[in-house]
Amino acid sequence: MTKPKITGFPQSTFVWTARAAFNIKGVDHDFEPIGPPQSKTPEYLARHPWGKVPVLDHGDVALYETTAICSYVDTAFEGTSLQPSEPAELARMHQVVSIANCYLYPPAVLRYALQFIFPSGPDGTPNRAVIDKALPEIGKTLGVLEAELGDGEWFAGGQLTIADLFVGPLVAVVGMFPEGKQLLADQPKLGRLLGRLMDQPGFRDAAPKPG
Ligand SMILES: N[C@@H](CCC(=O)N[C@@H](CS)C(=O)NCC(=O)O)C(=O)O
Repeated sequence: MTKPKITGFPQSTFVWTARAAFNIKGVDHDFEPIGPPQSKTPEYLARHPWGKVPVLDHGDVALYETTAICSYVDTAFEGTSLQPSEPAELARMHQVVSIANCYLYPPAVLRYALQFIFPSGPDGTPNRAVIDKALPEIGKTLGVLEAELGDGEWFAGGQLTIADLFVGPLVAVVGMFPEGKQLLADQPKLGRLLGRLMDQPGFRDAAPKPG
C-alpha cells in the first residue's frame, strides 16, 4: 500500500488537525504544501468540489473534509485510538468537533484572524466592524468549550481524541491576536488544553511553522 499523502496549506488549522491525527496515531505520511491559487485550479476542484484543504490520498482512497480524514486514519490503521469506544463519549467527541467547525472556526478564523492577514477595512486595515461582531461569538464558544472540558484533561472519554485536535489549533490561532488573548485569559482550561497538546510531539510537529 502506498504512503498516505495529505495536501493543504501549511498554515491551515484543518491541515494541522489532520496531520496531528496521523502523527499521534503513528502513521507515517507525506505532506504536499500548496497555496490558495493551487486550491482553485480545475484539477484541485475535481479533487475537492469546494476547493478547500486538506485532502487525503491513500492508494485508491481519496477523501476530503477533516473529520472524514481523521476518522479514516483512526479506523484504517493500528495504533493509539483517537476516538472513545463508549457510545455517549464518542457522541460527545462529535459534539465538540461540530462546535469547533460550526461555532468557532467561522468567527475565529474567517472573521477575526483573517482580518489581520487579509484586512478588509479602510486603507488596508483590519475591519473593526467585522472583528467587533466576531469577538462576542468567539467568547461565547470558548465559554461553552471551557464548560465542556469541565475538570477533565481532554474533551471525551478521558483520552486525547479528534475533538481535542480540532479545538487546539483554533485556540492557538485565537491566542495569536490581542483581543483573542484576552478572551482566552477568561478560559484558562482551554489554555491548559493547548499546553497539553503542545507537549505531544505529534501535535507540535504538525503546527504551522512561523514565517
Ligand atoms: N469543512 C472543511 C473546511 C476546510 C477549510 O475551510 N479549509 C480552509 C483552510 S483552514 C480553506 O481551504 N480555505 C480556502 C477557501 O475557503 O478557499 C474541512 O473540514 O476540511
